[in-house]
Amino acid sequence: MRLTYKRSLIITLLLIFSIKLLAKDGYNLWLQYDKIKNENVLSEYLSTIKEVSYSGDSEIINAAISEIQLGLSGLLGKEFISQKNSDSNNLLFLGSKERLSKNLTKNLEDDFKLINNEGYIIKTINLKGKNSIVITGKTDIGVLYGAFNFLKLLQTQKSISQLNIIDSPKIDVRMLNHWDNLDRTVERGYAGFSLWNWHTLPDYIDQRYIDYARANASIGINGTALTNVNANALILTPQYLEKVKALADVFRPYGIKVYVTARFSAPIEIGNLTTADPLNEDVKNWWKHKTEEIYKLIPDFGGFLVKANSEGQPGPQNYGRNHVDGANMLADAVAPFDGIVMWRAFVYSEHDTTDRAKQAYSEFVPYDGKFRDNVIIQVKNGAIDFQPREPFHPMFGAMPNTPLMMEFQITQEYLGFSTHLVYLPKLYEEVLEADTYRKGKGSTVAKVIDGTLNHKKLTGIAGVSNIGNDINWTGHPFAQANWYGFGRLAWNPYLKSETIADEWLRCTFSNDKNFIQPIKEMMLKSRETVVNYMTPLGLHHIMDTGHHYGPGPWVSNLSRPEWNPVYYHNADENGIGFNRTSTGSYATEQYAPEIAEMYNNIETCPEKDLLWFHHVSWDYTLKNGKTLWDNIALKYQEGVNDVEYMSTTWNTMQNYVDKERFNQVKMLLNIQLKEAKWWRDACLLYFQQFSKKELPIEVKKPEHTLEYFQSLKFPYAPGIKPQW
Ligand code: GCW
Repeated sequence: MRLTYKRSLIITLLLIFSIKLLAKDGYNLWLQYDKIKNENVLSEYLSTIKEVSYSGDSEIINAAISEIQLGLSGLLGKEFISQKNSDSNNLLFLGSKERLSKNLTKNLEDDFKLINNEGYIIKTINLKGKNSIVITGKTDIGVLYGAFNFLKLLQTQKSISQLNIIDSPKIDVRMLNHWDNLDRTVERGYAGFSLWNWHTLPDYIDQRYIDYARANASIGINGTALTNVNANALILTPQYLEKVKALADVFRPYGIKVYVTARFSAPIEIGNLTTADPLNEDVKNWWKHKTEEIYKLIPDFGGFLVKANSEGQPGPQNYGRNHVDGANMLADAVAPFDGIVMWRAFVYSEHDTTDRAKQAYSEFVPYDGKFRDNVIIQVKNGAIDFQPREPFHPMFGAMPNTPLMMEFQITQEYLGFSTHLVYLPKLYEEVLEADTYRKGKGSTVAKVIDGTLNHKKLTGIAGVSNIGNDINWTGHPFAQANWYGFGRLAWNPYLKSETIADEWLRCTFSNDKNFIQPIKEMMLKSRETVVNYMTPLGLHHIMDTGHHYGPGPWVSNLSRPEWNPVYYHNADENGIGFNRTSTGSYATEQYAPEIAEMYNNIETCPEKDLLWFHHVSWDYTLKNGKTLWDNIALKYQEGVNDVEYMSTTWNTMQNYVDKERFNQVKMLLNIQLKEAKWWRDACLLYFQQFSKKELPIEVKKPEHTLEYFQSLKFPYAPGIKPQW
């Protein structure tokens, strides 16, 4: 009796264990190292790599070696014990430039001239009849990046018989911004709570911190701002700095620096001063000493990220000073340690009645050239706020004497949270490719960001993280692609979103072309799809207010005009849209003349941006010969149709995807479809009150009344504090 019980217990445990092994909960992200099933590919790899060897003993080299071991044992199904300095045949060798043999160094001389300090070389070399693949760089971090990229070759089943890959990042600071609060809630977070368990830090190091660093290093991210830009001064107290140090220690072997957000009023809140005036000597000294304290604990601390005088955050203007005074004061404090200050340009004031889209430019451009060298201005991709589509921010290219960094949002605050499948690299690509014309044709945003347009020494890019403690990190399995894609574009802002989708799908799901081809197509279309069912033809910020979940074009009762959707769409009997032309707010004049003219003229303004720049009559005829009203309605319907298509496409994929992730995506696409219809019906019913026109026959009749949609309330929608 007892034995039977024991036996069944063992069998159950074994079963649970094996299910756990087989289950794909998405935790491994794109770092799936499952054994390669294609025999031809596998045998090429096994005959090319017989031994692994390395040189160097830093913690970064150790991280590279253990990743190679983990990757090879999984992908090739064979353990490789790494030797130090072996030189046998069919070797995979890892080591930085200074660790290479004389012969190897000579061989790679020209290649080293092509990379920067974080770059890497992966090359097949034949020396004295012996073949080896060398992964190297000028520094150990280059070797680590090379190691991850080598494993990616295997994951995507590329030939490794004659390798010659030379690559370097084009942007210096490639970082995630976490809007994580100290109570572990995440502002605009849709994937659970914060990864940072401040309560158990610094003594308890969660494996997730290490895996977070691995994932980031694998795509070249080299910085992380741990805390919300709506900042809490407590992070700067000794108690919390110990915890920040513990995280910095975990991230260092992966080349990742930590940054924290600096609350401008910290000298008052935690320093017992009576002012935070940036020109006050006590305040300056307080920041100087605070910075020294931080660097004593974390010698490679990255610096501060600051949101000041924006949406109620304190800043230099509280003391009659300006952004330059505030940023430079902090910059002076971190300068002796090579730290930087990332000062955000996301500002708009309740006292300023001009078009919100114009305010950041007006406030910052006059300060061009006045910031210290270690200040970089962080600018959102568009002038309003991370909308499904925005024209590029006019500040890009308009401050030639100031480094500007890009801020993209990876978390989907305005794009369906983590329940909608939206592939964001398509949005990022559109912005990076946009031409500012500031130095003639070809002055793209990418060139502003990578510093080549104005020869900038300090360059950067930030992505507002979509990561939380959900088992698969991002909530939606496909939201992992947005983290991945952000990292890849941060490394190289000229990469194609299609290339990135291809890589990601292969690393994350399958190399089978019957899967890759349709799913890639679906991903690439998904951004336009969300634009269509939420904010077609240049509409923007018509989400319900506060949580930004679902449609709310009718909202008009908030205290600040620019917090109300009606401010943005201006629908009335004459038409719809925000007039930002010379007859309206004249925001168009903030662009270079070529772009200003294009946007200013209704005939040349791209239709995708039409209602961003123009108030247009309902009867206006668009290029397809149909009226504006019909076009709006048809776009909403197209969005819904496309989600239907995504869903049917996905439903034929069960043979290529594990059951868990297949079902997750299937259920999420059903939610997305429901919500796309909600968007279509609510917006069209609302706008129809003004257009007073019938819906075109292709558009499905709404199943509910406008009053029904207006009555929906979501006090606990994720991503906000309930008291907001
Ligand atoms: O998009 C808005 C968000 C705020 C956010 C702000 C910002 C962190 O709704 O939640 O605050 O932008 O970027 O500062």
